[in-house]
Amino acid sequence: MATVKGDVHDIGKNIVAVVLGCNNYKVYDIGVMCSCEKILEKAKEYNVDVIGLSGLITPSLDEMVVVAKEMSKAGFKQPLLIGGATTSKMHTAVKISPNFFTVEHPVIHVLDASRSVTVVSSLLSGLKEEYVTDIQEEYDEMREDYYAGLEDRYFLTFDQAKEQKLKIDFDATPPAPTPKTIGVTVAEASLEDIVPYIDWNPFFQTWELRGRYPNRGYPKIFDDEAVGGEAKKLFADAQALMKEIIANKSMYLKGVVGLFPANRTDDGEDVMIYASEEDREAGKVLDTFCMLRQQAEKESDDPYLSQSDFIAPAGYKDHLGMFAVSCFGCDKLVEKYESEHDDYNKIMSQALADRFVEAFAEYLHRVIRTDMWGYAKDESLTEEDLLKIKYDGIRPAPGYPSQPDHTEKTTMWNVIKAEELAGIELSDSLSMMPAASVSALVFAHPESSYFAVGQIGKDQVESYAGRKKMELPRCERWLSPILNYERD
Ligand code: B12
Repeated sequence: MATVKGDVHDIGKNIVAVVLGCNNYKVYDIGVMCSCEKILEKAKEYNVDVIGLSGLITPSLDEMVVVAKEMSKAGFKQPLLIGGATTSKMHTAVKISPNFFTVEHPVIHVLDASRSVTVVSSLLSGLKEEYVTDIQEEYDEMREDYYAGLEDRYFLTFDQAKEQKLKIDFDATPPAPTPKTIGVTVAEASLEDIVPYIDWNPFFQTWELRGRYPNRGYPKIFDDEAVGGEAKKLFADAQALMKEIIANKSMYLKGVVGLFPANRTDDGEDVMIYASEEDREAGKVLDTFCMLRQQAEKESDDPYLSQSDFIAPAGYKDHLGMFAVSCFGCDKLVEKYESEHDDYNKIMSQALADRFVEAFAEYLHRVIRTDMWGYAKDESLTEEDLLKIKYDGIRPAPGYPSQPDHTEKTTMWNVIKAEELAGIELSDSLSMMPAASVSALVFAHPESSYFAVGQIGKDQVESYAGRKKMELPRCERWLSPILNYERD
């Protein structure tokens, strides 16, 4: 099992390895950022029965197609399992399986660790052919439906979508006041500072513990008849390890914040930032963040959104914020637990590092709103309110549905120097390293909102590639999960 090239996440894969291990399968986990060559070389060396690929971010989807094609070329006969948060049955059926699937060596998407045992045992049993033929039929149908669906869906042209953008009245609701701190600032916080901001819900999801209504979610999950006891034990273990980590300072938080004068471009599609107010007046642009606009037809009169709609045009003193934050130290702890063959604490450390960094992002966003930018000085929300997003403004992450293009992180890194100032690196596929990292743009306008760009047409992709000064095929590769057409 391997996390593919350019991707650093392995918590999900680790859980799968443990679950399969408990069911007497020998698992060779060859780690993260594994090139196709390495995966195939190790598969041969260990003479494996099944190969499993994992990935968290969308660029990994393309890499999985590459591995499937290479396996086919090189005559590999093992079934290929696909897993990880960014993967889906649909992507596996439409994009990966045509490159490899036969009854002898199928490609199967595995939703979570608990299903991995059934899948592997079926593949290695005498019932394989029957099992695989069913999946093959299901995937063939899904592929047909997908392509038929594409023909049925209607998309506005990019020009039509631009005409129907969100038109905020920046005179009636002006941009937030000028931030107290303009430019780049290194941000730190202690683990104690951020503990109250931890959202424990994803923690239980990581461990596949789900309470039944009305006991879904933290803390109600403790009352659940089926999983309540286990949830309590897990939570107590997490608290104990967290105390130890805090006392030993074995993990720490660091990040970078940038706050800049900003206006959207004349065509309304991108956002220019400036190093200072003087530079804005002189028209000296520091960098440009490119945005994507919705094009899939809506049944309502709702506008066709782009994040650039939330920033005022030239003539207004608007600003754009951004940050990148990481939790450092987890890798060392993971190494320690690996050497002690302690899978439970290894996964627990990774799950905690993820909680810490998300809580740090929540905490820092509040510091930005109430102090560094200061547009919500009087905000008096509880931590619970924050998790329900009751504040003004948003912090969409590059890669999330309102800006699915991961390459925008490169622009952010150029501007805020996240690697030089905080040691947060970017991989070839633009995964952030360490794995427990979050980055985001910060919009202050009360009318800004989270949305999903969805699929987009070639007319927009051509315009976007031009604006980004990126060759069209390269741009299409990065945007491949959201293209409403087949690339050449
Ligand atoms: C929690 C979370 C995070 C956490 C932790 C991530 C982690 N450790 O997995 C943090 C805060 C660090 C994070 C960061 C980011 N995230 Co995030 N995150 C999530 C979230 C909400 C849950 C993922 C998760 O942890 N699930 C629990 C784990 C245990 O499950 P899992 O990894 O999926 O693994 C299970 C199965 O997939 C399967 N499996 C996994 N591997 C394998 C392998 C094999 C062989 C098999 C059989 C099965 C299998 O079994 C596992 C156990 O059940 C998802 C959305 C979602 N609901 O999925 C977004 C999501 C994964 N994140 C996303 C993004 C974009 C990011 C960021 C780039 C955002 C940003 N700019 O900051 C960063 C990237 C971090 C980096 N280092 O580069 C996107 C990824 C897709 C995309 N658009 O690229 C998602 C899908 C959100 C979205 N809807 O867009 N994220």
